[in-house]
Amino acid sequence: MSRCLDAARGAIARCQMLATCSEEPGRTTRTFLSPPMRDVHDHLRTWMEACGMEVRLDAVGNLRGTIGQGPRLVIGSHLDTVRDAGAYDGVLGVVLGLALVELLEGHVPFTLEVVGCAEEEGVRFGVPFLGSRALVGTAAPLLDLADADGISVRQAIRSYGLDADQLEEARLDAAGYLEFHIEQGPVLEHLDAPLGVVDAIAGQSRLDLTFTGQANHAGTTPMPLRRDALAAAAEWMLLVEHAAHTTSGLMATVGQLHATPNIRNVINGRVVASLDVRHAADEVRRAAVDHLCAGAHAIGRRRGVAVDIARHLDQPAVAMAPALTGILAEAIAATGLTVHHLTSGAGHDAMIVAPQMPAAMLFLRSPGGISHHPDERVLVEDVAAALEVGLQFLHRWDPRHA
Ligand code: HGY
Ligand code: MN
Ligand code: MN
Repeated sequence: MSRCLDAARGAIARCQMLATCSEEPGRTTRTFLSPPMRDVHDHLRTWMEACGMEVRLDAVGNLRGTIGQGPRLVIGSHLDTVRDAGAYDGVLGVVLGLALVELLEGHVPFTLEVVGCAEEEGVRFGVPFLGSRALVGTAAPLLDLADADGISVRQAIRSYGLDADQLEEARLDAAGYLEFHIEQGPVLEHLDAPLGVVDAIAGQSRLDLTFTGQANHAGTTPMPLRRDALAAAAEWMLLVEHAAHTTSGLMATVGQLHATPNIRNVINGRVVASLDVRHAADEVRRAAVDHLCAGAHAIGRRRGVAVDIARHLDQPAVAMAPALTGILAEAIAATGLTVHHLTSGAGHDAMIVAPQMPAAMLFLRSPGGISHHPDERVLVEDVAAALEVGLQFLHRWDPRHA
């Protein structure tokens, strides 16, 4: 265990160092192929090549480190972050894949590929999983999406020195996929458990709702005559919250709100509100989305505010591969820990690759249950346990029974 404890300390130090590769001084923000991603790629390439891995960037900027021969197991996660992020969401999974290669000292009985996906959060282009979708050949429809500056995915790829026309070569041909990830919630901490096996990942819907009323003078426009887009959106947001509170297992969030003109003495004429809906059962999630869209239209009709809805993502819930989650459970038990199973409310790259290859996830406890926040943490002993389990998993994984 002491080798794993040393490796865990090193992994945490690497995550903390990579967290300084940011678009914003003093905060961790790293979006798709932004300049600091180049620094992350350089650091990881150096560490990977130092332990004998061959390293390349694929057509969307996924970092791909490979070692060994024969059937391929991928250990991956993402290298991008949300704004003002913590140091572990995504990056930890890549750094732990590298740490396992280092612990194996190059003795890998199959091909082990460590993948750092270029984009999973969806911050820059509004649609998530761009990196892992390239791995399974479904990224092409995203190439013409534009960011807030009007730059397309294709242009961002070209500016990074890569070629979107080579998208096909990014496709992954592997017998299995394993992702280490922080839980990002309170369950493992509540169980006082360092690790958990993910059985399934909840589905998610991402939409934008545009409320269009009439901007007008805040002092001269009588209340009954107003078509206040922000008041309409605010009433709808309470409907969103009520639906989630009254539907078991449903998460619904309005994370972004852009009001125009957003001036204190002007009634807002236009508001764009995001909607993020999650549930383990797709039919419950989709019914909730339809209910909230109908509610927005009803509020709009009553207030004389037009409502337009853009649906950006309908990502079904995905079960992890029982064969691999079984090996993970055996590996955890072999280290003397209690095996806990849980569903992930957060989306992960594993859900994108799972339809094409057996996929599994190992969660690490999130102290305080906090994530997507600078206070995101891990415990060194939990990281050491994850590495111990990872070694046990690699020892047990048989590509013939993937
Ligand atoms: O938002 C999520 O589900 C994850 O953090 N990408
Ligand atoms: Mn995240
Ligand atoms: Mn993540």
